[in-house]
Amino acid sequence: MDERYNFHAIETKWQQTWSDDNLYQVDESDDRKKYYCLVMFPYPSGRLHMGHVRNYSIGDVIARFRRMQGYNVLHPMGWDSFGLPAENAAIKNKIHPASWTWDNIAYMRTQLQRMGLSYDWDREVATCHPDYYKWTQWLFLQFYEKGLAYKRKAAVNWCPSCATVLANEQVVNGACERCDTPVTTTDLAQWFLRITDYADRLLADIDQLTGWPDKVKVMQKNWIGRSEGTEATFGIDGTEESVTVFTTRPDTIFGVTYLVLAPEHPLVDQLIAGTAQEEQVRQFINEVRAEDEFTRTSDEAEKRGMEIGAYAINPVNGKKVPILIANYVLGGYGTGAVMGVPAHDDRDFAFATKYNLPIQPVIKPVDAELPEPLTEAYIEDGVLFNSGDFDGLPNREAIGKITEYLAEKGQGGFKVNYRLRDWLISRQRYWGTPIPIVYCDQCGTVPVPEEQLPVLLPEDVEFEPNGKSPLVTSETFVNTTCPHCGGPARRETDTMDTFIDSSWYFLRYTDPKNANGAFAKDRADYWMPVDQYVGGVEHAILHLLYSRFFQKVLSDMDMVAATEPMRNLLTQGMVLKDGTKMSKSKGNIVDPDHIIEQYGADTARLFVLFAAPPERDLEWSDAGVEGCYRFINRVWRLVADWVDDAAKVKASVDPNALNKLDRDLRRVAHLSLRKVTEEISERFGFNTAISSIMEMVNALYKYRDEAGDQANLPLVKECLQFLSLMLAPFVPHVAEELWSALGNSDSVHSAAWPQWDEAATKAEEITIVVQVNGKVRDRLVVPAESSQEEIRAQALAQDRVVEMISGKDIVKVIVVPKKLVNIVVK
Ligand code: ANZ
Ligand code: ZN
Repeated sequence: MDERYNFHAIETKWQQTWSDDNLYQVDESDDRKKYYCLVMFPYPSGRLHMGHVRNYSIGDVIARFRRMQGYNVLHPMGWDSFGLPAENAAIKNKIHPASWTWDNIAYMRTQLQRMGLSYDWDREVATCHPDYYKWTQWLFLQFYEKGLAYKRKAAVNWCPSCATVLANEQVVNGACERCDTPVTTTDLAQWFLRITDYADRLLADIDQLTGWPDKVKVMQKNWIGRSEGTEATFGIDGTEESVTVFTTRPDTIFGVTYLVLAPEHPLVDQLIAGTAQEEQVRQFINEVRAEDEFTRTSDEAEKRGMEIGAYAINPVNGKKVPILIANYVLGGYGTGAVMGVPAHDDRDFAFATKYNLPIQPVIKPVDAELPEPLTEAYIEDGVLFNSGDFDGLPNREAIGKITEYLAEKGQGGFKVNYRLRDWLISRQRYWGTPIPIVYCDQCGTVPVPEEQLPVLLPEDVEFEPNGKSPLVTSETFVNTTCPHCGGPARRETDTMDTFIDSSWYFLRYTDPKNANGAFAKDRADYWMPVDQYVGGVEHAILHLLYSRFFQKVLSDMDMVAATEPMRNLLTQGMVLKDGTKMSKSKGNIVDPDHIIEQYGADTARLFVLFAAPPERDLEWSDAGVEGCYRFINRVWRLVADWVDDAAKVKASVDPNALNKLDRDLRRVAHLSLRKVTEEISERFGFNTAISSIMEMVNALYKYRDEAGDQANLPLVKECLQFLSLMLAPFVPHVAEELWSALGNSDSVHSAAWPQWDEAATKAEEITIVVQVNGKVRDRLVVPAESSQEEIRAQALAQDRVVEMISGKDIVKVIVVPKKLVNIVVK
């Protein structure tokens, strides 16, 4: 074995060997229990960043550990490779998105390989490859056939100056990223997936996700946002029309003094047509539509509204109230219409005060009167008054009673609403999966038949922003024949949201080369669900929700059995430098390539695993990296010193043939093994596991110095083997080199995780005599390592001693190490 730790040589050598031996390749014809360890696949932006290094090091520890524990481990990798940056690069550098993307993939693949990650590269997928997106298209068509994909008009961001649609990422502070013109919205017919059909199941099944962080489950729940309430239908004065509102407070319905429609509400147009204020109202609507929803509904934002000159009739008392439109009512939630009850809602109170609308209280405290006039909304519970037959009812009871009453009259009833909206998947972009739909004048909307898939992305496309979605500029793409009647037809020119690509990649990994289907059921069922998913918390809502949605739809289609895709989820923290997130704009990026070049992949991995527990943010530290490098060198020298002797013997230790020094070392080794095993398997405590290995290395050095020539070689060998095995998940190259130097011919990564000997972990005990005034009064059994203070304290606490010395003064306590305690009293 080399005296010097030459990481370059070792890392290249073992990476080559592992790949030649197909060490990480797996299939389903295996008797061992399966374990699917998944890390979030990267967007091929160009280079790996430290966040990737951290994410993938964590995933790799778990995969390697489970493999050594005897599982059949699937650990795949691929590329989330459609998306906007490729298109921006195309515009900026005049390079085709495809070549930009494939170049990046090629480079980043070598980066991942240099990190020594145990992927089964045979299963690599790239979502921008036709072999992949063919099945994304096929899945879209399955959704379409089930009525889960539909098209309707919806607002998009629009830059009036570039005359082009903008993705949300292209809107910076409400302005166009390219020309800084304020962004407005425009209506466009777009495709949606009906995720709202699954809202209740997506919510209910969160309870099954026992291996997910609570904070992620809460975020998912809030995103779905289930709300139980009441619908109430108000007639519109002088017309046959009516407006239905959604409210969680039907008990306040006698206090309605106005009605508010969202500016997007379908009735608005009709109600304002030809009125005196039509122009003014339209102007207002345009202003509001330029605001984003977040601003419209935030507590701080100004609530703005306007009467439209129409009146509604309250279904419970026939009262006529004005109808307004206002920015804070959203078209997409509930019914897009609300009843205004300023007496009992803070927002309504402020709004009514601002616009001089009447305030009518209808609930009061049980044993007090409300101030008159009200100075703020009364939002507490109470009893109804001014509420006709419902007067005197506690308001909670009135909620049900009034809802029943509305239902009997046919003017409303109980209703559950979700905040979750249907998923808008149309993108007016080039670099995405084409939506496999054709429009024919004769036949209408026609799905592309399966045998014509994939609908390939054309190459002859204009990228410069010119007001058109890029695919429109390809004549050869747009003009096609109708699959139904053979007549001339046009292709859909929108592409799919890239979140669709990543909603099923974990299924494709189970059967990545399948040319006849998205994946075979038996393969997917063998591997699914994912046993451990590791990734950034920024994907805690959308990506995970969409993946859960896809899994449920596909399981309803009987394509896969599992109804939830991921059993356990680990969300790792960020990598910080000087307290802030590493980013190009802050110029505080540490390039993984440099670290690997300077210290090797094992040091880079060890640092990101050791510097913080995985869920926490990690502060970059050059000194920390140095420290990890020194530790690996320290391990190296230790093994190098011993390896010739150790290679000659077997690691079969006879516990009865050990002296005190040997037993102490063996205890540390087995305790360390127990600790490392428990830390990894029970709590992802990689940092504490590594500290424990470090302590063991210290103990080995101490033993080497103290035992000298007398060192027990079988024991040394056992310890060095443990050391290599325990290091294997963290620093796979150096562990492999040490393992091989110790005379093992198989890979350390296919070796079995060792089992500690519980007996060896027990502390040695000694018996201490306890004297009081020189006479033996008691005996103490204590661990051999106990300090003088511990022995003294324990002696003084013995029942017999306490009895003997009670009421007396302790003059002094003499502790003779490992022998006796003498307590002198007066
Ligand atoms: C009258 C009322 C009186 C309300 C009262 C509250 C308190 P969640 O829990 O979020 O479902 N609302 C309904 N649809 C809306 C929309 N499209 N845009 C903005 N606000 C909307 O809240 C439901 C409540 O939010 C509803 O109950 C409605 O205001 C408002 F003392 O109706 B309430
Ligand atoms: Zn046709």
